Amino acid sequence: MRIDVVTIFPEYLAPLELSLIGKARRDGLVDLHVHDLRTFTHDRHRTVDDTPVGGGAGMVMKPEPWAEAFAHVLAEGRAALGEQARPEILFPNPAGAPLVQATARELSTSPWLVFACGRYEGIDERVYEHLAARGASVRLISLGDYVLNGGEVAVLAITEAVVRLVPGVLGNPESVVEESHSHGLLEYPIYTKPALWIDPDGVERRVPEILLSGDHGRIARWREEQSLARTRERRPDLLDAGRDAGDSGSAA
Ligand code: 6GU
Repeated sequence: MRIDVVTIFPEYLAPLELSLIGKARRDGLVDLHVHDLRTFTHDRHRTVDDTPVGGGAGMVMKPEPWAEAFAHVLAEGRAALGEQARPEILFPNPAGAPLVQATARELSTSPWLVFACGRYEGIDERVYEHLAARGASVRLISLGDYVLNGGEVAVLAITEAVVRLVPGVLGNPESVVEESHSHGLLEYPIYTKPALWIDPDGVERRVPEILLSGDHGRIARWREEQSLARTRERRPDLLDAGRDAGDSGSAA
């Protein structure tokens, strides 16, 4: 999978060198390219923003550097992937569709993702119109109902959610099958050894007896009950959503 990120803060994406994603890159499973939007300006101050037309607070990202950036990224990507390649263009945006596990799963099957990180009050609307007119596949994705200063942190989150689902990235593919949200429920409680732990307050804390029973059928049923109880307690919205929306509604 190829991933391009366009941002005015390339350093913000440095964590993508680390851990699981860093390893996926070194293993050749992910080909990641970070581009500085200011490369595509031509004035002395490398200006990427200006005041909103019609008035209002804050600054708006200018269309010209974005159009140049997309032209460059698309040409570079096509040179690498073939002239027929078409990316998913993703704008992290609090007004976008919420990122859910089904989104991550879908994006993990794409050969090419391009993230465009807005800052300030947002990007001039004509950039979206321009891409749509070109027939590009464009989507806005939100991490949730709160406001971040820009898309960079969202790119870190979305990339991690997506890349770990790319075949070969995780050591144990079964951990993807078992985890929270993969079945639309929260994960059941998990334990490791020792079976009896005396906590720092001197309290004896035991692993639930059933997990030591060796009865895999009973263990599976207990875990299912725990998942359901937890979901009812912490995220009742997932149970309601699951009834009519299936997978996409139940994985948050
Ligand atoms: Cl994707 N971007 C920004 N700027 N703020 C957000 C967000 C994204 N998701 C939640 N808040």
